[in-house]
Amino acid sequence: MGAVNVTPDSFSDGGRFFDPARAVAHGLELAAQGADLLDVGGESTRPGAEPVAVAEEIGRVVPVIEGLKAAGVPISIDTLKPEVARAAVAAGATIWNDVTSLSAPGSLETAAELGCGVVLMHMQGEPRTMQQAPRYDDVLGEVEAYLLARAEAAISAGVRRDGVWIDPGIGFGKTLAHNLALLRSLDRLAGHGFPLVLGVSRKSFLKAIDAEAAEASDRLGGSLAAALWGARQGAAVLRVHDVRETRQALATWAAIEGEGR
Ligand code: 8Y4
Repeated sequence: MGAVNVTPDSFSDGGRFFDPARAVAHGLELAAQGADLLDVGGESTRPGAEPVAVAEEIGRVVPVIEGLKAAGVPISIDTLKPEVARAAVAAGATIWNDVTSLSAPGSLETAAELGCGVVLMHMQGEPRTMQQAPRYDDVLGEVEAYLLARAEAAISAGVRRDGVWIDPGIGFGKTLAHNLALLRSLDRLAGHGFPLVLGVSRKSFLKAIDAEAAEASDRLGGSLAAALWGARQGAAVLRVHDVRETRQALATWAAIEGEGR
């Protein structure tokens, strides 16, 4: 899953404009690098990011989804809002990636009605404050119970069981120790019959391991190590920024392991 951001470029224009053509070009490039799925998001979930109104978010993502149909790969819409998911599916998205696991009013019903697949992700708290004081008694048990409960809620609402994917939400309301505990036991989360999605690419927890990796662009090595680990533990989908490098790492690992295992 290649991540396609459609948020304004705060560096070049102070955060006022975004460029659909640039986002489309980026997504097509990720598809050419071997992405099987493109994840289009119009609202940042980073701590401190400004919320985006429904109409604004639709205006960002719909032209990009339309442009990405040429890539010929499935498209997921990364949104918390059922109205945005509806517009995105009408434009061609087939999967709803929701970091709040369809918890907004009307989301479960909308997902069932749209007939799309869903990615249900765990998050403690809300993006603005989630990294202030994450706390768990048993991070693996709590994340697992939450994801299975949301999966059953989605299925009860009418989402197809075979369209439900789950994701531990690395970095979403978690300390380094929490993230590492989840990664260490990822095979358990992968064993529930729902494809496991994992997003570790360039995330801040990698900076907690390598203090020199202050910028997201400094975190490719850590991203690849964590992605390989995740794939080995049974992750079915890796959400990444660096598609070519991730494909190369996976292919190398597979070549060393050889056939028949
Ligand atoms: C640098 C680069 C700093 C990236 C932070 C980030 C996930 C997700 C995100 C995930 C699913 C991100 C939308 C966070 N992460 N969806 N979305 N799983 N399903 N941060 O792990 O990339 S955005």
